[in-house]
Amino acid sequence: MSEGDPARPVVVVAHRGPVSFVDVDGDREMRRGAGGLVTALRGLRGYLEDGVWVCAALSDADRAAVADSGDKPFEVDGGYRVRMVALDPDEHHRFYAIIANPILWFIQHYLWDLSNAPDITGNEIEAFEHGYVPINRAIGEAAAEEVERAGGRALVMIHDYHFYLVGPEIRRRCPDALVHHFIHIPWPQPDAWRVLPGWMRRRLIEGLLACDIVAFHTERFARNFVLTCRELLDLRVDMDSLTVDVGDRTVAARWYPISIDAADLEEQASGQEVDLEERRIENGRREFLILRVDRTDLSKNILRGFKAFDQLLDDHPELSGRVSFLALLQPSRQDVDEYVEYVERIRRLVADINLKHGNPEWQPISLQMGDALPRAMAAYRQYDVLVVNSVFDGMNLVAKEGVLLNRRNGVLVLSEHTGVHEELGAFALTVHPFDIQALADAMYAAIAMPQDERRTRLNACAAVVRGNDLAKWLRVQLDDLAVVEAGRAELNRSEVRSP
Ligand code: GDG
Repeated sequence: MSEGDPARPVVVVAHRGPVSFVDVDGDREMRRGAGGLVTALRGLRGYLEDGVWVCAALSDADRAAVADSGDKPFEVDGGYRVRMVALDPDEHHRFYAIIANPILWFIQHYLWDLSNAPDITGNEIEAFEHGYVPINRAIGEAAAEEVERAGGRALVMIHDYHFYLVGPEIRRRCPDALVHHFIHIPWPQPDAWRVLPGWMRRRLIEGLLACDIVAFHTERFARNFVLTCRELLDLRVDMDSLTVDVGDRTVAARWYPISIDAADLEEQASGQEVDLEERRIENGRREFLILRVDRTDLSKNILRGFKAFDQLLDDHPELSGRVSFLALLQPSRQDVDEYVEYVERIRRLVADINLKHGNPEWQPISLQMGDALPRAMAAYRQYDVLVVNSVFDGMNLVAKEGVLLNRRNGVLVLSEHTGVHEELGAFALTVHPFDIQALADAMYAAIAMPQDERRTRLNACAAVVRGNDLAKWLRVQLDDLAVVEAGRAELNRSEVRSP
């Protein structure tokens, strides 16, 4: 395996596929999959020539496509293959709506309000045993089949918190595979995992330790992972090299800040649809445009963002009618109660603020819920202030996309608890995500900032994103995997030599 040219075929494993299917008037149409992870992994397409992307069949149309393909991978646009796995709907519901989201997502973003939740009852135990475990097994088996089809020596790149138990399945069936697991969300401090019963958290973490490399966006997350192995599993670790000893194997924790494919993004943003959306925004805009683009996820801190805007309007009545807040929100996980309630709270708060500050000619907040990527791209060009105030965020690609496409010397207001803050924090206005007054002040500072300073900051952000793009993210990982592979070969040789 050498730089940019993996000799091993790549098997990607992720919950969502790069495409999904929809029924349109009886015809099945292929669409691009949603979410930050899909945006990022689209960059893997170039490495999938001999490989395959294994994912869950999520819609009826996906399941129909699986039935037509006879459980085999099928070609998609771009010349690579996708293996969708049809899963038992009840098991998938327990896996997704009870364990992965919310339990694991909430633990890893510190979202639980521990005096109230979670309750670990028979329902959650059942969801783990008869949801998370069998879904991981089914996906693991499909991935192992693909590894075997590729001769057993594939590089398996597993993604995210959905599949902490896939590694052991691959290791068991395909001992020659190289197994890498990338976790796109934060890894919290060890005690956060104590929310789960000991046997459950042990099983999850041991699952990850079946891999050769466990990877994160930041060094802090990698360090937290190694600490978790020491404190909760009592394993021997090296905090300098960030490695964990598991029997005769060594597992490495690494960090690779994910990015975007700048050329791909610029191409997507160059279409007529984006131009049309931009003209609409331009025609409707006031002097200053504050923007946020998010899934309606609790970790994105959407309510506090609006509360800060309310505070801004209280503090600066002279901004009345001159500023508007465009919130492009993609409804997310509406099969999880907490998320349904969150959307309702967002709607109510926006209505209250618009009633309090608005007038017949001016609504301060424009709340637009839906799937509208071209509009998001158009809005990236037009913002004066981009608000990314996540409670905690693994990376946050919106910040990276925004600074690349913006045309108005827009200022990034950025939570110190995002992975992207390590790269762009020096040129953004940093905010503490719980400090509503500080966020209001940062919005004002951004609006009031002289053009020269705004330009310097934006250009610096864009240069960082271009310099650390998705190709680099992949290259560095493949180089590290080559080192692991060489180390393993060395180990095998010494085993042969030893008496
Ligand atoms: C997870 C981690 C990490 C926006 N509107 C629409 C739409 N988008 C795209 C954006 C962006 C993506 O969705 C959101 O990415 P984020 O990174 O901001 O957030 P998560 O979805 O939470 O992603 C995150 C990421 O994984 C990658 O590792 O950065 O920390 O939480 O690309 O442009 N996409 C579609 N319709 C829209 O209306 N399809």
